[in-house]
This record gives sequence, C-alpha cells and structure tokens, in this order.
Amino acid sequence: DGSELVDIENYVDASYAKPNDELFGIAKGKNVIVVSVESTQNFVINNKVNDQEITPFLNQFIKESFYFDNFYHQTGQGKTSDAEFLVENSLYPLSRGAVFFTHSGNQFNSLAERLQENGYFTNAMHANNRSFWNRDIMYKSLSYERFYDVKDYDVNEDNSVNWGMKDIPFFEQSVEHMKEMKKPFYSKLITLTNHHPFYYDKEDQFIDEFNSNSGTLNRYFVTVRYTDESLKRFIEELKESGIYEDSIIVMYGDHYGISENHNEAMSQYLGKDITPFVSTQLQKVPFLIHIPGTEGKVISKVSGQIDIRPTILHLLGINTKNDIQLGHDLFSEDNDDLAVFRDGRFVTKDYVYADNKCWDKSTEEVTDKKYCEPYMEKVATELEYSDRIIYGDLLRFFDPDKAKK
Ligand code: GP9
Ligand code: MN
Repeated sequence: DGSELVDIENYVDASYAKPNDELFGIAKGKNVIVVSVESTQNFVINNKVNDQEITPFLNQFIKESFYFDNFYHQTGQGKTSDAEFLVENSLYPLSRGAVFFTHSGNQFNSLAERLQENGYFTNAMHANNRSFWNRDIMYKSLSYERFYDVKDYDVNEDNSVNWGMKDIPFFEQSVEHMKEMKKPFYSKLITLTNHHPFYYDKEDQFIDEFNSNSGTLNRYFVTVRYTDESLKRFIEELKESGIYEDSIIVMYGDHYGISENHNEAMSQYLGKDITPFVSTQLQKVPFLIHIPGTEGKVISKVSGQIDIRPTILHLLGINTKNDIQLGHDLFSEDNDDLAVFRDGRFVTKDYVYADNKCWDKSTEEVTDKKYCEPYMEKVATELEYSDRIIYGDLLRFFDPDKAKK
C-alpha cells in the first residue's frame, strides 16, 4: 500500500539540497548530451605516461567546463549498466547482480522520464547488441523513446576492434543521427573502445604503452588516449553541425578499468603502495558538465554518480523537490560532501572509510575510527532505503502530483 515509503520520503525530504539560484535553469531548453566514457578513471586526467599526455583533449575541455575532481563511481557488478542506473534514478544499484536484469519491470522516475515530460526526445546510443545488460527491456522502463543500437550504425571489420565499433566512427555516425532528431533531445552515448582487455589497432595508437608486468595496464593508457581523441572529434563534429551551442554536454567515467589484480603495476605507475586508501581514491572517475557561454570551474566537493540526476535537472530549470532521489545537486549550498560506495566504503571531505578502517585524507594513513563513525549510520540507511525501493518496487506507490500538495 505504500506505507513502506513514508520513512524514505521523510529521509529524502530532510536531505533535499535546494538549487543554487544563479544556476537553476541556466540551461533551460538546451539539448542534453550525456557521454558514458568506458572504464575511464580520473587518475589519467592531467597525467602523463612516458612523458606523453594521456588525455590532452579532456585536459583542455575540463577548463571550459564545470569539472568535479572528487567524483566517484558507485557501481557494483552491473558495471556500465549500474552507472546508467545511478544517473537515471539517483538510487544505488544492488550489492549483487545487475539491477538492469533483476528489476527491469519496476516503475522508475528516471531522468529520461522527467525530460520526456518536459518535451525532450529521449534516446540512448550505443553500437552494441540491444539486449546486452538487458538494455532493450530496461530502457523502456526508463522512458527512452529510442535506442540507437548496433543496427543503427554502419559497423564493419575496418571500423571495429576489441568489443566492437570504435569510438571515433561511433561518434561520427551518432552526430549524423542527432542532426535528424527532434529538438530538444536527450541523448545518452556509451563508448566502447576503452574496455578490458584494451585491445587496439596500430593505426589508433597515439602514445606508447606503459612498461610493467601488466599488459592490461600497459595497453590501458593507449586506449584511453584513443577515446580522448574520439571525444575531441565528437566535439568538433557537434560544433560543425551547430548542435554544440544548443546543448549541455555531460561526461562521466562509468567505473574503474584497472582492477586490484593489477596493483603491482599500478603501484609502479603511481610510485606508491596501493593501500585500501589509495584503492578507494582510484575509484574517482572524471565528471564534467559543459554549458555554452559559461566559464569553466573546478569543483572539489566529494560527489558521485548518484548526484548527476538532480544536478542536470536543476540546470534545466526542472524542479526535483518532490522526487524520490538519494543524490544532491552539486551546485547547491546544501550539498553533503559525501560519496557512498555500493560496497559500504565511503568518502567524506576529510576521511575515507575502507577496509573497516578510517583513513585521514591529509596523511593517507589510518586514523581513529571515531572520525568516520558519525557517517556510518547515514551510509547504512541510504543503502538500505535504496535497496528497499528497488526490492519492493516502491516507486509504483509514489505519486508526485500528490506529493506536491
Ligand atoms: C557493453 C558495454 C560494456 O555494451 O556497455 O559493459 P561493461 O562490461 O563495462 O559493463
Ligand atoms: Mn563499462
């Protein structure tokens, strides 16, 4: 009957982050282009390998954007699909399995649904089989009107590598589709080339491999560099087509690319031991929002993928006061400076909770647990509420119109 929702609604109400007056609605009516950048971790940003820049384009583009340098992925076993879930619903994915498979029949109040209500043509673009991660089913529940899948792209042996279509032709052909779209549109594009095991063609190699005992990490730099190049071309093509000026562009890394199996090589690259603290910091992924006509800025609040939905909606001038969401508008003064991982680790302004220990960010060493304790209950409550919503399909009882009254 929905009585299970009462505690959750109260919790969400109490943690509502009021939009920033200056930015609320600044991008009203613009197209929304969201790029899920495969396996891209934040340590490659403004960094080098063999003295060569790994992401020369992104290093430039973040200067023209709002760039969040303390932003974490919050995914579990559902990987890319979990990131999509976080962005759409501002809820956590599940601790086991992929919610895209297990709960695709649930009712959701997704980002796409809110945009569709506001006159947007909502679509996803990804040159893979449409049933991968159960997307064909889940995208319907998430209110995507159209899924441009592998069949909508001209894919052949020449323009494929590793998992499928290369990112450069993918973006080229995606812009062709965008030109035909009804405006304003919301497109989510998912890249593919920088995916484990990070295979690439010689012709797409712009920097040298790293030299360690992990071929995976060695190649990773090369494929990240390739994806960076593809993003550069994408932006150029958006500019040529005139879409750029009418769009906000959001890019986020979906999850880690380099697992803990490569700690020895990673330690060689970073020049330090991979402690549980460092492992947690390695879960930072790039996140940026580009708004035409707005100057760039680095925002260092602690944040995560769960915060994307309210942040975007408020930029578009769409209220989320009555929505059931667990993230916070990152431009709000009320933001909580907290990132909760699906596995229970968390990051605050000054501390990291990992391996059942509390770590001081300034020393990178273990400190007294009492510093992390004030957050523990909140972290557990949030994960618990999110699970309850999903397992109980509770949003079917939620009536936003009633909530408004
Ligand atoms: C597949 C792509 C990769 O379509 O999104 O998924 P991942 O293995 O990263 O979850
Ligand atoms: Mn992925």
